Amino acid sequence: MNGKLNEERRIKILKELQNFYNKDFTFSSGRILGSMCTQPHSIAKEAYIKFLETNLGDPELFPGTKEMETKLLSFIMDLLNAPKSSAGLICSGGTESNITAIWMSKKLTGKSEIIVPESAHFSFEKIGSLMNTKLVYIPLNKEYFMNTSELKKMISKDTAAIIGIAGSTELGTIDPIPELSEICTDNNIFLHIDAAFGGFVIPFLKELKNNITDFDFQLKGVSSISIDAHKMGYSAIPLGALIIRNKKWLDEISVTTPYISSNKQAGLLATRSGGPVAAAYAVSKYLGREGYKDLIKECMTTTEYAEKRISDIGLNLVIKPTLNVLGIKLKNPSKVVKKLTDFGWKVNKMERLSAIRIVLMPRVTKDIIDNFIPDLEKACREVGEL
Ligand code: 0PR
Repeated sequence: MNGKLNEERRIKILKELQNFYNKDFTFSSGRILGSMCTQPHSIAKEAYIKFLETNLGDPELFPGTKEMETKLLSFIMDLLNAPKSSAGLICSGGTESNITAIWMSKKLTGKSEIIVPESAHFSFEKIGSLMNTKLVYIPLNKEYFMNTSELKKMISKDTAAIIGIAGSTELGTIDPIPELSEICTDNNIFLHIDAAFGGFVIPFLKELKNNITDFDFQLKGVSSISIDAHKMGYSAIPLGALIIRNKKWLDEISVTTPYISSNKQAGLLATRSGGPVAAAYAVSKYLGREGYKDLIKECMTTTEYAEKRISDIGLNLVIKPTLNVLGIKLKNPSKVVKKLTDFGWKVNKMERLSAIRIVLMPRVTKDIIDNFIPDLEKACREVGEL
C-alpha cells in the first residue's frame, strides 16, 4: 500500500474512532456523578502510553517494568500496614482481587463456604458461580453494615472465609472489621477485606478524622485486602491489587510455567500490560501520601457540602456518609434517574436501597454540585418525589 493510501486509511479510522468516542459520556464534562472511576491524573496517561507494549507475564523481557510493579506494591503494602511476611499481586480490579483471595482461602482451608454481608459487591456472586462456592449472606444492621451477631450464628465447619467490606459499593460503609478480626482469629478463619473503593480513602481519612474504623493489617485477623488504584487511587483502568498477609500462601495459587523465563506464576492472569502499573506508580510518586491526603480532604469537604445542599431541598440520605459516597433515599429512584439523564446527568440507581448514588470523586467540585442540585430538585418535583 502506498503512503497516501495509508494516510487516508489512518484518517478514516481515526474519524470512526472519534465518532464512537463522541457517543460516550466523559468524566471531564463534570456530568458523571455516580461512577467510582475518574479521569486519571495527567501523569498516569503519559506513563500508561510509555509502557504500552510491556508484558508483566514475561518479566525476563521486562525487568524494569517488573521492578516498578514491585515498588508500586510496596507503596500499597505500606499504606495498608502490611507486615514483612506479606506479598502482593497486581490485578485488573476489585473483581479479580476478590476472586483470587477466595481462590486462595479455599485452597488453604479445603472448605467451600464464604460468609458475606448483604452489601457485598456482585463480584462475590461470580465467585459463587465460578468456584463452586456457597455464599452465606449476612443481613445488615440499621447502620448498613454486617450484623456480627447474625454472622457468629452462621460460622460453620465449612466456612472458608469471611468477607468484610471497607467502603461498600452502594453507601461507602465500613463493616466492623476490628470485631471481624477477633472473630476470625478466635475461630481460625481467613478474613478477606474488600477495600476496592475504601483502600485509597480510609488510610488518609484516618489521619484527618477520629472514629474511622480500622480495616488493615494492623488487625491481626485480617488475612488479605483488595484495593483499587483505578477507583480512588486516581489512576487508569485496570489496576487493582490483592495484598496477602503471608507470602507463602502464594504457593496455593501458583503454577509452574515450563516455557517462560520465570518458573512459577501466581494469580489468575498471565499476559498483563505494564501500562496501568506505570500509571499507578507515576501517580503514587507524583502525589505521595500527602497528595492523596489533600485529595481525600477535598472529596470529604465536597461530600459534606453536597450532603447539606441535598437536605436543604428536602431530600433524605439513606445514612450519614462515612466516605465520599452519598445515597439519596427516594420512592422511585428509576424515575428520578431517567429525568436526571434527560437533564444530562449520570447517577446510579440502587434499587435494593430505593436510592440513588453519588460518588464525590476528586473531579466532582462544589461548582458541579451547585449545577446539579437545581436539576435534582426539578427532577424530583416532576416525578412527585418532592
Ligand atoms: N468491590 C467493591 C467494594 C466495589 O465497589 C467494586 C466495584 C468491586 C469490588 C469490583 O471492582 P471492579 O469493577 O474493579 O472489578 N464497584 C463499582 C460499582 O459497581 C464499579 C464501577 C466503577 C461501576 C465505575 C461503574 C463505574 O462507572 O459501582
